[in-house]
Amino acid sequence: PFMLNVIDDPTFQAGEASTRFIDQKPELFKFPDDTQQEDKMLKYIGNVTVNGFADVAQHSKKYYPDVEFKDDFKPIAKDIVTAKDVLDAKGVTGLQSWLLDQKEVLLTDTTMRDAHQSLFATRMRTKDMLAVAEASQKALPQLFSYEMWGGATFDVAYRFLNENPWDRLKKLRQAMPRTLFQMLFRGSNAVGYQNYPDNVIREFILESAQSGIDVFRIFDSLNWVPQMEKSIQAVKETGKIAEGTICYTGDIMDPNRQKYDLAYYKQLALDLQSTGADIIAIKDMAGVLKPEGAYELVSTLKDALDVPVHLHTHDTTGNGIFTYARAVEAGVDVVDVAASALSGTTSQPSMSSLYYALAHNDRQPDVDINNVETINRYWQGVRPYYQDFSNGMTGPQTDIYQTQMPGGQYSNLQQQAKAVGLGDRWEEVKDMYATVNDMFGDIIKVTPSSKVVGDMALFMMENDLTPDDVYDHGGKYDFPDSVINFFAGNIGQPVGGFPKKLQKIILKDHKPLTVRPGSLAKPADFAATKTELAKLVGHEPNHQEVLSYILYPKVFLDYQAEHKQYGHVSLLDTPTFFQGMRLGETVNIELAQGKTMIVKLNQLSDPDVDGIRTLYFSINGQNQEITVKDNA
Ligand code: 3PY
Ligand code: ZN
Repeated sequence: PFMLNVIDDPTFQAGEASTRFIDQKPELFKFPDDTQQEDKMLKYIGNVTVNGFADVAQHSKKYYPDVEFKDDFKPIAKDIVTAKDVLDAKGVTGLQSWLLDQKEVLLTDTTMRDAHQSLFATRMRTKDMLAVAEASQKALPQLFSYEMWGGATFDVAYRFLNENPWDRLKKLRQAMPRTLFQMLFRGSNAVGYQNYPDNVIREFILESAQSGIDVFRIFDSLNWVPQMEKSIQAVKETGKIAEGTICYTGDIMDPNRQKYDLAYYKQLALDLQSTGADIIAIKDMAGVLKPEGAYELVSTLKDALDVPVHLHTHDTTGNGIFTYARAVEAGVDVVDVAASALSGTTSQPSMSSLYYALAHNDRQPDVDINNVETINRYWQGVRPYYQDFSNGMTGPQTDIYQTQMPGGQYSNLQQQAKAVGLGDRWEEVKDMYATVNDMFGDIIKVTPSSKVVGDMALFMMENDLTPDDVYDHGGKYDFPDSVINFFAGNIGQPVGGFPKKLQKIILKDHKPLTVRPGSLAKPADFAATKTELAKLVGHEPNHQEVLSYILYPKVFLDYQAEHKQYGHVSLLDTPTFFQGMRLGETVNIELAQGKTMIVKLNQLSDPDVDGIRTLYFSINGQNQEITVKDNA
């Protein structure tokens, strides 16, 4: 509704406004911005209530028990030195020695990144992280790090959550100043799915470091060291930690699968160390590293390397804890775990399970298990909010040893399959995924190479193609862009090279690259891009916005448009954000400290002839209606 400004009010002008004036006429103290903000918020709520959330069929809003969690943790004890304290005081070498000196195995908590990426298609909202951030630092100061940024969280925040990922980083940093923050970085693909110019990679890393990232886990989706080198160098400029990563695939213990054998991984780790990696990560993105393989691999790396070793797995097969236990025996320095409520299956193994599995072992992690359980109760309360995005896996899935699908891809590819009408043929999609991997020459599969395999699998199924169809009549098909890009060498060179025959079929007359794509890419012109973006968004963008726009032009502009339309929807509670409101329900939205918008949905009309529905709300007691087009 149209708002009078308080100074236009006759009582106020007559100088008769008492201290009770604000209570009698609260509406006069609203600024036009607030009204706009409220209108936008209602539009958002109205639209989700009527039409559901993107890719989720509209359904009535579910009821959730209260989150049983209270932050009554004491401040970190005086004698505790956190890993972040060590890095800040003693630098990278100080941290390396500190790590190597620890008797107990250290832990990285992945709940805020890989766990939700792998369990519910990366849809976790910043609000749900922030609510437990400060408490987590107080409860578990002995953890090595929190992986809470990067990977798919960057684009998903913009694309689906209407959130600015940089804002997430900033707020979490404020809440957890003594905790190492870790991100997943895709080497020359940054947090995207394609190659970016070297200066973009460097700027992105500098900006992330400045904004609060301490540990950069840098990998390349084909394990090609030249694709990681620029990133490692950039991290070294910042004084932060460069984790050079080997992506694990195959089975080093299987004599019949020796494309990626122990010697291969050892050499790769040594190459990364000499490129400047401060820690070596073993990234078992699909969870196919078996316990004895882990023992062999970690022992070999611990012998060969001077730097600490950090192991990452997914619990898809149910064997994650056993794999970690063997790695711990072999001397691994840090392993990745998630809060129990967000662990297991495609996610990481559970923190508390590992704690108990290592009872009476002198490398048992040093954490307060009661605090672990308390924090876990928070996550237990939050997880059901995301049920609509869950991948439906309810138990261990050992066929992953064959399909080798990364945990982080599983739920995303499932969503992609649904979107093209293949949702009920998921088992076939998985088989096709393995078939495509064979056709491609058994490549490392992790973002973005895993997406290439997934895209090709969906393409072949949608077009009802067998491998022979592709080999015999491939010339007549327009393959997905990602597949063409891969065979063109645009994301680098796979181990052992491309299968030549298939490459020719896919590329037709196009000549593939054989050198590092970044060596040919034109550097980004940040100043020119800033000017261009300023025109598009109508404000002077900061460096973070310029970087986001370079990485994801369309996604970023769409986000800007949505943000203009709907405002600060990140303030909504999660059930309302995804499911809207029920009739008669009241929702409180804290717009700013001490400023709450109390929204009640009183009535919802049936669609009129044009499909328009009217929602009757009251906002802080005042009636307000909005209309929304029903897309059903
Ligand atoms: C990502 O790159 O997002 C991954 O999680 C790869 O495992
Ligand atoms: Zn992972």
